[in-house]
Amino acid sequence: MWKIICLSLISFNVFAADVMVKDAWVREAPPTSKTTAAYLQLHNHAKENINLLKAESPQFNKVEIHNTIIENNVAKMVEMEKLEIPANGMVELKPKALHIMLIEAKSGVSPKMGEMVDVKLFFSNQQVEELKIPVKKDGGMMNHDHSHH
Ligand SMILES: [Cu+2]
Repeated sequence: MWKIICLSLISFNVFAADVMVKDAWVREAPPTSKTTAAYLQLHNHAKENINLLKAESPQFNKVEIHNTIIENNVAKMVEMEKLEIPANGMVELKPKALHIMLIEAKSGVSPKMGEMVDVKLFFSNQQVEELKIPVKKDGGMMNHDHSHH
C-alpha cells in the first residue's frame, strides 16, 4: 500500500512538470501607464497538447492572454480564451505577438525595471506555475502601445 502511494506521488510530479517556462520578462511601461505585458516561452514536454487557460497576478486588477493582430495596418490586441502549446512543442510570447496583459497595477503605477511581478499560470493538465518575473526595458522598438501611421 505504502509503495503505491509513493509511486503515485512520483508520477504526479513528472506530470506536473509537463510545461516549462523560460525567458520570462515583464516590459517596463511608460511612467504614466498602469498596464504592461509579460513575455515568456512555454515548452510542452508532454505527448499531448496542453492549453494555458488563465493567468493571475496579485499586483494587477486583471490579467488576460492577448494576441496582437494587424487589421487595416493597425496593430490590435485580442483576448484569447486559451493558448495551445503543441505536444513536444513551444509557444513564444513576445512583443507585437502573443503576450500576457497585466492590466491596471493595484499600486497605481506599473512596476519599474529591477522589480519583480508575481504571475500564476494555470494549464489544462492541472499544472499551476508560480513565477516571479523580472521587469526589463524592451529595447525601444517593440512598444505596441504606439499607434502606427
Ligand atoms: Cu495586450
